[in-house]
Amino acid sequence: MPDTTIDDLGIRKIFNSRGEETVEVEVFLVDGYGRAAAPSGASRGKHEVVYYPNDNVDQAIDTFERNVAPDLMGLDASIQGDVDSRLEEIDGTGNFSRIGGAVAIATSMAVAKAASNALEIPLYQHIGGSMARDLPYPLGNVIGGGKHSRGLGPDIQEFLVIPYGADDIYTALKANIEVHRAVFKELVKVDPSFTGGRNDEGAWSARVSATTALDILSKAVKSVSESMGIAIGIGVDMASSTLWNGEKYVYVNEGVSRSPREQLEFVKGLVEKYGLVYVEDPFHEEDFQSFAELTDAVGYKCLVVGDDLFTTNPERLRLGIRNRAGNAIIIKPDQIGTLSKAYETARLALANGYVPVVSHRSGDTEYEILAHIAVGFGAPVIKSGVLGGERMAKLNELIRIWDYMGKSARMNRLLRDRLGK
Ligand code: 2PG
Ligand code: MG
Repeated sequence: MPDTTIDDLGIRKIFNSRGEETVEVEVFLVDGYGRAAAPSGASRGKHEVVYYPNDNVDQAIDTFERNVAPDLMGLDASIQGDVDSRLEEIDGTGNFSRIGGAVAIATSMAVAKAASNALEIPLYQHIGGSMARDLPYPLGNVIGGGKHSRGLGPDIQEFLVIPYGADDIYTALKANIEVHRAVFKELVKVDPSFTGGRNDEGAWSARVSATTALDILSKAVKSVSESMGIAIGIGVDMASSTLWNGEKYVYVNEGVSRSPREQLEFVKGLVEKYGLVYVEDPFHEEDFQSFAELTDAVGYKCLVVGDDLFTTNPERLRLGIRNRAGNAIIIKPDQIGTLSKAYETARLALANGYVPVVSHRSGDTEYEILAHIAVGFGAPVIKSGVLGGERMAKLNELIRIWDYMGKSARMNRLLRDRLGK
């Protein structure tokens, strides 16, 4: 039996896909090795764990070297729950404001990788055990706006595609890429001066209105769906906390403000007009009530997804379940700081009929681990862009996992069943 005792740990500063500093942690076991780095968001939820103590990455590194690493040595890396609980104990604040959530998640993921390396089992299997059976549908950002486009593009942050009718992961990924290409051709028709610029997540960064973006995306999806012969859905991430000023949702580009009631009607109208199958953060991060009303109105034909609302926090998801707010949840492990807590939230979601969507951040790393997390958690959807090196790292890894599973591995049916196609 390999020895999975933690023997040593290291940390360094590296850069994420946006060129911001982030932390990378290395874990050395007696018989194994793992390394991971923390991604980082631009539109961060208020209830996420604290990323760095006092916003200071150097302080986080110092704390890791003095307090975290020595305390983790000797633990068994194969028991992820023990390591993650110890991280919480060492921190002692409940929100990682002492050791930093970025350090916590990088450590947690590096430990999982080290254990899977030592045990010589695939990472998705080490993370999920018998849960790791199916492959998730890729949800990709095609046109970008909101905070991700300096407020110059559409007010809605992300226009997304999901090929939920594809029978295998390769076809699914190809469909998203084809849609991304087709959208470019349409954008150039609408704005001949469009340079082909892409944002942090590889989505087209065009100066079009939200409705033009949706018209173009619908058209592109229709043609790819017909030529490939599979059902493809579209959706949006409204990142509404960034539109909310405490009283109204302010759409700068469109030149309108909407009250919570008007916002509800607006979103309902978009779901109906464009047949959206996915709406993320349609309301600000405290408005469980409006989430519940929208979920009630659109039923099961559309995923109503809480990102900033839940921040991968099991307690906040419990609140949502009690209020019937939403029917899907974004799972960003870095929002909560450990793999074990993220897993707990994903399991709680599945047990209560919520679809967990395992997600990247806009500032991501070149690591591929998110693919293993999505498969391991049994998530029906992975949100990780369409193009770009750090996005492709995860998407291509899904193809490898499919291969390792023996290409008979199924796509996760939950979504297709839910959407009734
Ligand atoms: C989101 C994400 C990822 P960020 O809002 O869902 O697309 O953006 O990482 O900036 O929070
Ligand atoms: Mg979001």
